Amino acid sequence: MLPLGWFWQASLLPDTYDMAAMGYPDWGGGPEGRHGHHDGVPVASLTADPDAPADVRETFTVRREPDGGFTVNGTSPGPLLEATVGDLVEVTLINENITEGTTLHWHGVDVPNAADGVAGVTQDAIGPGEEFVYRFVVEQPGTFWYHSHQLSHEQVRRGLLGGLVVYPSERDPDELQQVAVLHEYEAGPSLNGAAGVTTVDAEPGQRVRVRVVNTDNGETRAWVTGASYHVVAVDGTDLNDPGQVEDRSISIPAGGRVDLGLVVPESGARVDFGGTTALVLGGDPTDGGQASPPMAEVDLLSYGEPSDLGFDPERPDRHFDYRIGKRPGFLDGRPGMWWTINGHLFPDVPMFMVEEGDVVVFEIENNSDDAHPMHLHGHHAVVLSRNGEPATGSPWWVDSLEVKTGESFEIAFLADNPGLWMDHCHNLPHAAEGLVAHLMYEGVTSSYRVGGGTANTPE
Ligand SMILES: [Cu+2]
Repeated sequence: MLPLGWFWQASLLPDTYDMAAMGYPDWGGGPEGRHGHHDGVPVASLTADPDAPADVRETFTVRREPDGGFTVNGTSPGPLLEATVGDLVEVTLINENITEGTTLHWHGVDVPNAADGVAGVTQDAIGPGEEFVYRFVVEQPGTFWYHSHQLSHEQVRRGLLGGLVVYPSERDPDELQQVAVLHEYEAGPSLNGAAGVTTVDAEPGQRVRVRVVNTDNGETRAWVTGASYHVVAVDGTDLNDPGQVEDRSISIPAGGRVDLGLVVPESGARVDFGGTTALVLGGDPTDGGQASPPMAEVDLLSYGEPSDLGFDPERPDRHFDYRIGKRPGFLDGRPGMWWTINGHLFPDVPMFMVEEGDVVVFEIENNSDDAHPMHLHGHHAVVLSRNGEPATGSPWWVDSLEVKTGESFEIAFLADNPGLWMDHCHNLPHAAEGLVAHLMYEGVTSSYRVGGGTANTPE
């Protein structure tokens, strides 16, 4: 038995540290390369083609307001960023006055690593008066969002976020696009910044795609009154042959998105979000009454029809466990009950090591008495099974997956985006409490450091 003081001492984070050198390499049963060497490809070099011209160019000025909230170009949510698939998006971030620094992360967009916006991992936090240019090609149409990844548990909660929609190259001119960014501010829950019911003009027969973004720390749900609907996309990926839904709600994990497709009936349609905000399309079929949530839920494990995944997850090159637990210990010298990953406390957690081209399977298991919305950066993973029950519906591609306590998920993806990628809980206070690991490509070397004078504090 080691003395308590040893555990305390051993838990102290150094003043600054290289995230890629923390913890221990986990090779997932695949070939072991050289971890932590210094002659590889630096994270900072993993960018979009620097000579390619931008198709969409925006400047986002971020500011801390006198009330402590954060805005982007003067509002929260910030401006909706819109692009068409294949566009090179260039966003200049200007930090007007945020003393602690800031960044922008493009949640769900599989950007080149150096544009991922994680302070201390893929860039340095941008200080007050400084600016940073993000450049990435949007290769996937869908609903996404952007948010700070510097002191994210603080900056995101207080509004440093906005919606991001990538349209397909052939847009349906007859479909109304309605983004619904959900966020709970100090004053309460909001939809695109407004409390309560938001009414949108829509004629009967109008087809609508409601693009719901959950920017909060907990799961929410949406349901439709007055019309049937289809869950047409999850986390930016269209579902295959999604069936008609009636009297069922759909859950949206923290950080997650769903697109709902519906046709406005004569008497209008109403979409409720968690029972606090709602979107009325045309008339309100509830006549302004409280729309009670249906008892049943859409289960994405069996919703829609199977189709080709584009890769074979049957014989993975790497198989990792991501077992989440909780136990007493010290985190950076602080005693408490802390999250564990495979039994280890941050930063002594696995570094999941892959090679480009690997088929990767993760077994996520949660026995921590709390739910965790797990978010892998830079990739979309497909759900293979839940609690041992195989997925039978449409391919269910996720970047934000709700894993409740007692649940296990098997997910798979193709390692096709080299870099150093966060794989963490998007209940952001949980991330700040150490529920953070990373996926690292063999041959990639880190370019940044966390802590100390660099002011990089990604969580
Ligand atoms: Cu969590």
